Amino acid sequence: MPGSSRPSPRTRGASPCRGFALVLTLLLVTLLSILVIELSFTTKAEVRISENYSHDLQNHYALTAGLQFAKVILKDDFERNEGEPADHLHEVWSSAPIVRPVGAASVTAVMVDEDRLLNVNALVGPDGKQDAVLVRTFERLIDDLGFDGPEMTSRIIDFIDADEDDQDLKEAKNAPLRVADELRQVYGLPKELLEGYREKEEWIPGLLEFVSVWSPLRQVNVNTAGKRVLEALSDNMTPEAAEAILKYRETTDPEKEHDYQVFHQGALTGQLADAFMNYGGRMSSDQASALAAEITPRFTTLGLVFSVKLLATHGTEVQKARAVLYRSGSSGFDLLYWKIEGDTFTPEDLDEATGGSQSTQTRIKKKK
Ligand SMILES: [Ca+2]
Ligand SMILES: [Ca+2]
Repeated sequence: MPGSSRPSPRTRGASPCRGFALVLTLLLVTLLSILVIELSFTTKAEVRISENYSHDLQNHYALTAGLQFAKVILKDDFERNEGEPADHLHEVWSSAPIVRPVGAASVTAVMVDEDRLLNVNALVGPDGKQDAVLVRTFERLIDDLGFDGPEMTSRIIDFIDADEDDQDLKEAKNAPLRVADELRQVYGLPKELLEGYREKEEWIPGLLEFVSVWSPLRQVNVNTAGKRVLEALSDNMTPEAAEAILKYRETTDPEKEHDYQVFHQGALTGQLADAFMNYGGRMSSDQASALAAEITPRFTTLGLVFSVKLLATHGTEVQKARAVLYRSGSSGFDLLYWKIEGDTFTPEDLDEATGGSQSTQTRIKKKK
């Protein structure tokens, strides 16, 4: 019946528009929630980015401050050297990593004198002439590392010397190296020779551990040089003779109870003869004196060039840098090299910086 029709209960009192409005409201609320969450996320990310930036910046300044700390320590050592001219492994600059807070960051510095290493650039003089004694030293060292000493040394010389009569013309630099890592570009030098390798249970270190490009000297520092470098200096330097130098340095001085024995320039030949006699196994007094006289010109007792490794940390942000300083005495320092290595960081880096010693570096390399 017409007129008796009534709106159904479902639609009574509500237009279809109201349902649509509800849906629209829900949609708007959802959109707004997404916007708020997004905004909050962006804000947090921006806060985080700006925090990271601030940490990076603090680390950057900490590295620069670390370099200044290193200079202060080396300058102080230079002043002490005036009374007792020697640079050795029991001095402040060398004995431990130096850790300093810089604002909210902290910086760790590890220092090594480059004079304990063999200068690869000195193989060839500016006049193009080879240094026969140093060439032989490199040959012995490379032989000792298990490779063909004369062959590998001649490849290095070809790479460095100005003449272009090279085994691989295109690749040779024909100029001194700026960093030891450039040895990687020398044609025909195996990676194992440069970086080391494992032979049965023994880790044979790589050539890069023993060479420098910085020191202007042809001598090595007898107070800091390692065993393989010492052994390479002469055909007569037996493992026992090299060991004798290390033992001498690690024995306390009878005249100064708490100090270690240190080689000094003026007394060097006599001290070396003493070392070979006392700690060199069965060397006769004549043999010890002869070897000491032969080897003295190969040594200095001072460090001129220092390599500084720096590690700055702020929270989880880390930055590394390397500096090489030439300590020119009263006039201060020349900065020969400075590189900030960014934030590529492994736990081993921290180990290396806080362990600091040659043995720690060797341990890290062994893991490779
Ligand atoms: Ca010193
Ligand atoms: Ca050449």
